[in-house]
Amino acid sequence: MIPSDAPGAPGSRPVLLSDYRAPAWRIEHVELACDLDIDASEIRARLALRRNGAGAAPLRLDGEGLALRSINLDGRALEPGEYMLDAEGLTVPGARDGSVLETVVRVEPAKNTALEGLYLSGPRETGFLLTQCEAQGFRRITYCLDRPDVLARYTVTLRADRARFPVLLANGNPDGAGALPDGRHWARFVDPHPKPSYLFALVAGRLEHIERDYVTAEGRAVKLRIFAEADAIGRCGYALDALERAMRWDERVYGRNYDLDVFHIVATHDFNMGAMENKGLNIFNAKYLLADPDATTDDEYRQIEAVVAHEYFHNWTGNRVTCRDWFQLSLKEGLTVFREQSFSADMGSPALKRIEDVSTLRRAQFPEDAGPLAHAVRPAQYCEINNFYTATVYEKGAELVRMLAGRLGADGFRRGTDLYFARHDGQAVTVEDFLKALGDANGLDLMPYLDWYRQAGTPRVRAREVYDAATRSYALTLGQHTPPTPGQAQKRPLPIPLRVALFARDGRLLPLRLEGEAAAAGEERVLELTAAEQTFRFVDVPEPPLPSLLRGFSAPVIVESDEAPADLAFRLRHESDGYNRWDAGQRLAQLAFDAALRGGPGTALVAWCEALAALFDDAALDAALLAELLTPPSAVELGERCAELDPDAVHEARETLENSLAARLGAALEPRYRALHAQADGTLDAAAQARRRLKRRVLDLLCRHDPARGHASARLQFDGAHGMTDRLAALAALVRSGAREAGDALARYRRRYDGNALALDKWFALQAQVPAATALQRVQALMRDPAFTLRNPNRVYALLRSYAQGNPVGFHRADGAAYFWLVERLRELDAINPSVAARLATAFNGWRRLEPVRRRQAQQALAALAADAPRLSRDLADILERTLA
Ligand code: 0A1
Ligand code: ZN
Repeated sequence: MIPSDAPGAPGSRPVLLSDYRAPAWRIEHVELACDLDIDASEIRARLALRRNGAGAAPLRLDGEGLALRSINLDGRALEPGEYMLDAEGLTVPGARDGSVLETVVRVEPAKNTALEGLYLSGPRETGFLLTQCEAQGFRRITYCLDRPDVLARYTVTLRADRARFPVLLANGNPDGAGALPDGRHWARFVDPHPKPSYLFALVAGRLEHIERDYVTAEGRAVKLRIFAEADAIGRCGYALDALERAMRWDERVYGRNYDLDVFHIVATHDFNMGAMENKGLNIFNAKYLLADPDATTDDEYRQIEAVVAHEYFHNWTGNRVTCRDWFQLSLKEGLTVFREQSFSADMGSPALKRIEDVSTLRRAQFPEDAGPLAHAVRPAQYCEINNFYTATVYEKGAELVRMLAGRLGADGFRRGTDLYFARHDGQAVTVEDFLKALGDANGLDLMPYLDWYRQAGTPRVRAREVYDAATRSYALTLGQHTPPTPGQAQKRPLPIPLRVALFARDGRLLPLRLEGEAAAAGEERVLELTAAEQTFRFVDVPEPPLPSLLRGFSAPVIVESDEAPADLAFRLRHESDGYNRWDAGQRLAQLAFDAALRGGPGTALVAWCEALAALFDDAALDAALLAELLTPPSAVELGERCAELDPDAVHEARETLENSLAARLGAALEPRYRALHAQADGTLDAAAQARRRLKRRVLDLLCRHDPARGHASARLQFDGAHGMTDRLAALAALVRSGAREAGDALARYRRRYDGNALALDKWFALQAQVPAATALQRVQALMRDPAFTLRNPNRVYALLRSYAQGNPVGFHRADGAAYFWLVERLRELDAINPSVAARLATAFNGWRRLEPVRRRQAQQALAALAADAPRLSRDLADILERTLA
């Protein structure tokens, strides 16, 4: 494959949403015949073309890195002057409405290290071939109209050596297979549902499968199959169960049924992202599919269930109704993440799921929204679309759908999605179409919410309160403000739904009656903030209440309040909303952190520790929720609070919180640990998972409070663990607390899991995240481990991203050594896999807020790399350019 990306970005022209034009041509039918082999594959494409509208534009097809072997128009071979080839495609002026264009191209899968288009997973002797087409990979397979608003029917015939490639798969329903001369064979697939090219997929190789019969609510019989290599097939059962749960849930909650005779999933270790929703042929990063009790943690089990569901849900939100253009990416991703979040909440604990999701948003999306790469959920322009598979498009996008769902209520939202599917099935649509369908189904105008999709940055909401004892009224004044982001200096007020309640001082909720209302309506309600500032006046309020704002995190905003430590502690003890209880604890911990950073008095710290000590003894509290309450915000989140960031100081201040909590819980830790450990088993039920989660946290605190006992317990837990959750937790406790036993435990883990890629990734990641001044040396040594390679995205993320993004103290060295080191790795990686390099480069996101010494170092390192932009991929150059702008 020729270099994986168009050269050099600086100055390369951005694609603008405002430039969108409907395609001049359509493709009715794509017929592909693929002769597959590792080094060279030949792709024959037969495109049935139609003019779209009355224009006279010549036919222009996308194509990158393709070696054109032949080209025929309407049965006649074209002469060189009858078509024009360039680095980005092919122009065929002679094409007419109704023409049939046939091309034959050659591609080289084994040389494709970018993992987009057709590539090889695994060693050339044993590996298998597969494709990744989203967003623009299909043009690396054949000449085509590679844009999501061109939907075509596909018939795909695969041919290959039977012994080397016994399994041949493509989208749609199987439509025959058979033998060919010379030990080759063929298989044909017909996909009856028109689809955009980004949903195309094929797979060929030595794969085993497991299967299950499924009958949809509408009565369609479906074969569910999961394919994996022989050493992995035994680890696919959990994913198959999860798939069935997701299918039933989508039938029940959204009325959506599956629509083909087969649903195939394939696992690969070589994948840039989590998974891909290709029609009827999902392809999964093995990390999000393979599970076994010995090597998979509880968190990973939940992630697998979530990703299996996510890809399945795309069948309706993304595939049946797709995006008009890539600016609308969140139309499918935000909605599908929201659907997955609701599903996971239903499968487990809704409160915990909400805490996890908000925590992810704050850790990953808030910093993105506050930094140089900030962009709207629906951006207005991009240079490289690969760089927009972001936390903003996914996670903030899901929050926007959640707001809409909250506004409409469960029944109204279902009416809305029913209309959306009915109206737009088989179409490529926009965010406006989505809002219109939701609104029309409920007689509402939801267009004001479009500003949420267009405006970047996290809104700040400030609350001021006045209680008037004489009139027994309570006025809550809410103001909103969104800080400027790159290219968007001015922000407009947004419609912000704030779910609120008012606590009386005895912990009860007060009935809520707004001025002008005849009677109180419930103890919780949604206030719609639509202007820059608004006052809501509650009446019949018997005492000065304690407000509980943004319950359930009802909008993706930051609430700025001056709530006193004592009031936060009160809410941490008494909140009835699981998310808000956790949030009160996080706020209190933030205040404690602020004070520790200034070396000031520890009122908040004392309040935090005291409240947690009381909760620690509360037998009624769910163990998993307690584990979350006992965890202060991450160093990354706390760092966001600093105008000028010194990661060492942040770490020290956070350590003060951890150590103070450990000291306060003191003697209570060990008995609690023992009690939890005595119940240890390997089962996956919610109670057992919750106990393990709390035990991990208690063990960490015990290692701080009493290292000798903590380390002894961790060592025993490591040796006798029933599963990976306990084993990894014990190993992490030993390593992070610098135990004498850590080296030996790491070596034993390394030997035990030699050859198990996913287990080794955890070993790399754990070590990369140990906060220490010597982290860089450790990472460099780990890069010399024979199992390390820059060619495998999971391995790169496990070691390099865990270090650069998950170890602020280790990465942000004052001497800048890690910055210059990372820049060299980015150069190497960019030549192999641009999209992975670009993702890793986002580790520099916060560089401008660093204290001056580090800031200068980071800038120099980045500038040195940016100076080479003409030799870098568009992916990496785009990130660099925006990061430095
Ligand atoms: N649509 C997928 C994400 C995805 C995007 C790009 C990929 O290759 C470069 C792969 C997967 C999802 O949301 O699951
Ligand atoms: Zn998705």
